[in-house]
Amino acid sequence: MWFNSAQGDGKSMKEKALLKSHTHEQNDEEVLYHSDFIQLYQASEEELYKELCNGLSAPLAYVQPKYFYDELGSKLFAAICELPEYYPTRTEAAIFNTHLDEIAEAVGLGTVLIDLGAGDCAKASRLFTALQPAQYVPVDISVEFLRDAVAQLQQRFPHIRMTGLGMDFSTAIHLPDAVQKSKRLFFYPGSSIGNFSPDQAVAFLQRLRSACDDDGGLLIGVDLVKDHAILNAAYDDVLGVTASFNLNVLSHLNKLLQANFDIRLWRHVSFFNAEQSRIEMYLEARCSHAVKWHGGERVFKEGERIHTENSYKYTQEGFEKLLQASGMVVNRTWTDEQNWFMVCHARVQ
Ligand code: AVI
Repeated sequence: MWFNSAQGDGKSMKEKALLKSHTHEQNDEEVLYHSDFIQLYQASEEELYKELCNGLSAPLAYVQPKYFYDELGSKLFAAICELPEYYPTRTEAAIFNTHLDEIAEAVGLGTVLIDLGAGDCAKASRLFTALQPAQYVPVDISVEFLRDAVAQLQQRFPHIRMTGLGMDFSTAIHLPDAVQKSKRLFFYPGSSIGNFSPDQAVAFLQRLRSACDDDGGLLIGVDLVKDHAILNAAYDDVLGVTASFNLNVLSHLNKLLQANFDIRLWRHVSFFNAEQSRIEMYLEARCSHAVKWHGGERVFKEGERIHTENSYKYTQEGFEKLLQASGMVVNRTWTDEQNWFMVCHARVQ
């Protein structure tokens, strides 16, 4: 682990190698920054194999949702966000647009904006003018996903220090010294918190809380419980984009595991489970057949499923309780007129 191999100044060899030594130019009055990139620990191929094989061999087979996002999967997700049925993206964007000044007032200026799952950095960059962050820290699984977007942003906002981090933030959060410790504001939009179970969500939020000083906070997007027909349509659109997104995980597995999934033999299944307050997504075998992969094989019977995703939907009160259990307290919330989605600012307790 990168953190254990830290030496002396707390930076790992890898981190040192990737952190550019020259990070800003000081003119008479102004500081112009060059973006830094730090790649922290990445899972090895063996760990990846093990994780995937365990899931495929389990009595109720599963694949973790992070495997949706190969190159095509990321494009299909971007297409989902454009669908009329998939309300979360546009509803959240409208809440940010409408309440930007109030949001800036609630979180305060000059924060260290830590953007979890930043991707193209588009959502966070729309906040820059209002929030005037002191430092912007986009985080994604690999710095390679961030490089172009951050380089362009740095040109547009040369006065904001930008430090791109490559790490799997879903399992551990160890921020390097290059990220200022005070005034950290974690930014976690898109209701991605819904892809954790409530217990996992509490553990994740606790890790965020631990990574902050007492002046830290969280700005998060949360999808709310609503009419089941609206929820079901959002995860089973008429164009079949979500079905393609789900099925594409098999083609990703074929590449990662040298597997021989025949995608035509599988169908997309999704529904809202009201008892658990979550959308469940599966791939279901259309007929009995055998599948082989590097180091394993299995016969999937007709109707047998691979669980690919849960997407939990919260009530406002339910989510506030989750925050409290994590050592955070709600400062302010904003919703749309239909109460479909919530943006929440929480402070550490
Ligand atoms: C990324 N995440 C918040 C999406 C969701 O709504 O749970 C992923 C998704 N799965 C199907 N459609 C969108």
